[in-house]
Amino acid sequence: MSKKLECIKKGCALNDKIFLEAVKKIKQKELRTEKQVANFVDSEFSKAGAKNAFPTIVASGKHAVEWHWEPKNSKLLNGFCVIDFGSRFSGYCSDMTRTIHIGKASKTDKRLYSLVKKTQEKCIKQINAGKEGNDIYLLAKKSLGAYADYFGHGLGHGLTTLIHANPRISKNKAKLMDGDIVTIEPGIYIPNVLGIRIEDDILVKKSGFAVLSNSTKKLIEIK
Ligand SMILES: [Mn+2]
Repeated sequence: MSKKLECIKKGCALNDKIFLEAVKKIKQKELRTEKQVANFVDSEFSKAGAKNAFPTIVASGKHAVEWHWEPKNSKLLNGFCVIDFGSRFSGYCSDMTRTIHIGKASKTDKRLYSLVKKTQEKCIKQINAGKEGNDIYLLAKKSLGAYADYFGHGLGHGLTTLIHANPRISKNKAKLMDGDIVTIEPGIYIPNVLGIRIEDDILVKKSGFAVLSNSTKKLIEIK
């Protein structure tokens, strides 16, 4: 196993463990603000001997519309809450996003969440060495249908010692190569209303792929 794969696998396993614990603490009202959730994630990284791959994002309610929201000291707002974080071992970056719901999700909330989830799962299945990233990006746009215009960033990027490495899975035509580790992270962002993003790290193989992050994608409602 390459050093890169070994480190990013370890990072993904740590992210999964931290996400589970963070959700538990949010449910128990031990973590009540965006900043508290982010601080918890960051302190778990250091406990495990890891660093941050990038500043942890915890964006609740309408804050979730901003892709790189800086967590605030205010109480978690009702609505979707995007938690985007990644641990870094020996310099190699992992990157995961889960979106939970503070309060009860409406029918529309559930429909939009499921659209992002299905889009993400569909796109992951397309991963294969030799595949053009752009084809997968276009599939995401198509899958989001009427909401395609509410998805404004790239679908994914490579992970190395850089957090946003090549290959970019977006508008350019770069091909995926055996051994690349990439993210797949579609989203829907409706200004002043909501933001949803789901992101996993995936190893590109000669034939197929392996998903390295394993946290549940079932919608979690914090009631
Ligand atoms: Mn990412």
